[in-house]
Amino acid sequence: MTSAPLTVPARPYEFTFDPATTALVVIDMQRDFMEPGGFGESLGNDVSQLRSTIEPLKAVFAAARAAGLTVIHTREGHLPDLSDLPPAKLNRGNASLKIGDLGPKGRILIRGEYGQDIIDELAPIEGEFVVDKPGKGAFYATSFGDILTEKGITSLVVTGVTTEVCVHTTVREANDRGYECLVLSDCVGSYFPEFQRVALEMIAAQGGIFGWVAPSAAFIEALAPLPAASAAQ
Ligand code: C5J
Repeated sequence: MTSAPLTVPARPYEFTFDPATTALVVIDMQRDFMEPGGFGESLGNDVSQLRSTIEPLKAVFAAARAAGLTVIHTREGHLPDLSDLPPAKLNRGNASLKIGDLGPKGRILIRGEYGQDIIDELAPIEGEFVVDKPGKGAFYATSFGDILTEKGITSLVVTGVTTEVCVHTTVREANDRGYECLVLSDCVGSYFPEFQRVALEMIAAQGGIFGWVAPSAAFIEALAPLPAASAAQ
């Protein structure tokens, strides 16, 4: 089933999508990255840098759910026995707490732990997909690609954290597989303001080499256009 295509003013040019074949993808909005005491902080990051994404994401959730979009959340994390954790990832980063160590919110980045789960503000609701992934990209060693195929998805609206790591990896993986990706600039976050800016520029550069970039308000307005009277005010 298809519906009428919608357009979003975006960089480098308008993004056109059909809500019936578009998924909202929410990357790794987990306590381990967003809150003190988790993986992100153990690597020396200021986790407060990511909090600005929460309010715009809530509004995007409301619009996407009202429009009936497929919603897919991802969580980075590993099996409790660490059998899916390459030594290279375990040993990288000089972290104060390594993956699998016990932190204040449970074992760091381990599936099923409190800290590895999605923050309360953006909890998935019934009918939405939650994909656990051992890597940075959503496709590697997951059911993500199968879900997209089963649901007939061709376009992704990508949000989450962090912009230059898991968001970028996922967008690049998706782009190589033929998906059209729109990244919502205020719904993706980085611990590093300069990485945020450059990572977004890299997506839309060269005529949209990896995809499109737009603020969330433009996407929400495309999904639910304002009535003519109030739009004119
Ligand atoms: C990181 C992620 N930054 N979700 N993971 O290690 O971006």
